[in-house]
Amino acid sequence: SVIREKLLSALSDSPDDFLSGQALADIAGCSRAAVWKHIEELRKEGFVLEAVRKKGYRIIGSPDSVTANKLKIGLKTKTLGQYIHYEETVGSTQKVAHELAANGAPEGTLVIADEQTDGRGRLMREWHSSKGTGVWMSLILKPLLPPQKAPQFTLIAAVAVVQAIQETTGLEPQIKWPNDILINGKKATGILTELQAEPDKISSIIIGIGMNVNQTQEHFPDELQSIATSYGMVAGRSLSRSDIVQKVLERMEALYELYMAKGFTPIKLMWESYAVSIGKRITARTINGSIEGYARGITEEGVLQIEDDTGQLHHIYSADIELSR
Ligand code: BTX
Repeated sequence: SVIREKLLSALSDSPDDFLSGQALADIAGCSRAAVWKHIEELRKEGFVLEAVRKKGYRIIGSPDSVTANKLKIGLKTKTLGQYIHYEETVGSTQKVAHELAANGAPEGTLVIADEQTDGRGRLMREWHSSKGTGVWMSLILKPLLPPQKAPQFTLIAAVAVVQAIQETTGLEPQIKWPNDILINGKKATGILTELQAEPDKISSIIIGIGMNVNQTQEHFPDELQSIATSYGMVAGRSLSRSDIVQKVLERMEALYELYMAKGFTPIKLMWESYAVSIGKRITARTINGSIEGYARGITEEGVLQIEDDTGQLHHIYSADIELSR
C-alpha cells in the first residue's frame, strides 16, 4: 500500500530518531489509528519496529525479503521496479509477467517471488528456485524496436547482473554465452529472455533472471551439486537479496538508456570484457548438431562467432556451450 511505503521511507530516512505517531500520520496522510494498523502489518512482513511511549516509532531491523515494500526503500531508479508485483510463492514469475504484459503492465514492471514451484530455463528446462534463498524475478520492458533485437537484451541483462554482483559482493563473475553467469566456474545465475511481439515491433520483452544468492550446498538437488553455486557460498557470508535486486535494476536502467541512445556497441565491449569463453576453444551444441572451434567474439547483434579448424567462421544464434579441454 502507498501508506505503508510512505511510512517505511520516512522511518528509513531517520533510522536513529523516533517519529511520533502524529508525525507519521501527517507524512502518510492518514489517522494515528491507521498508522498503528500499518505498523502491525509491517511487523508481520518482518520489519522490526520499536515503539516507545511519548517518543514514537523507529525502525531497527528489516527482513531479508524481496517484497515490494522492502525493495522500494532506497531504490534509485526512474522506471525499472517502480511497479512491483510480489508473490510469496508462484509457479513461474515469467508466466505472471507474460500475463501482466499482455494486460498493459507499464514498462519497468517487476514480478518477483520468494519461491518458484515451476521455474523454467531455456527449452522448458527446470530452474531450481528454493524458498527464501535466491532472487526469482521477471522484468517487463517495452522498447520501440524490431523483434530481432530481443536477444541483445539477454546480454544487456547479463552485464547488469555482473556489475550488480561486483558492486554488492566484490566477487568477479564471468559470463558464459549466451545466458549463464558463472562464479568460480559454476553457474550462479541464469537469464531467460522472452518476447511478445508484432511482426515488425516488440510489444514487451520479459527478462527472467534467476540468481542464486544465499543457497548452501544442501539447497541444491543432486544433479546440480557439481554445477551450481550461490553468491553467498563463494563470498562466505549471507547477502541481502534486496540490495542485489536494487543494484540489478539500477545497472539495468543505466545500460538500457545507454543502449537506446548509443546502440549495442558499448554494451558489447563490456559484455566481452566479462566473457569467459572468448578466445577459448569451445564446443557449441545446437539443435542442428555440435560445432567445435575457437570463440572469436560476438557480433553487433549478439550472435556468437566460432572459427572451426578449417578456418570457417560460424554464427551461433542459440546453443549450449562448453569449454573444450
Ligand atoms: P538454462 O536453460 O540455460 O539453464 C537451465 C539448466 O540450469 C537446468 O537444466 C539445470 O541444469 C541448471 N539449473 C537449474 N536450476 C539451477 C540453479 N538454481 N542454479 C544453477 N543451475 C541451475 C537458464 O536457463 C535461465 C533461467 C531463468 C530463471 C528465471 S527465475 C525467474 C524467471 N522465472 C522463470 O520461470 N524463469 C526465470
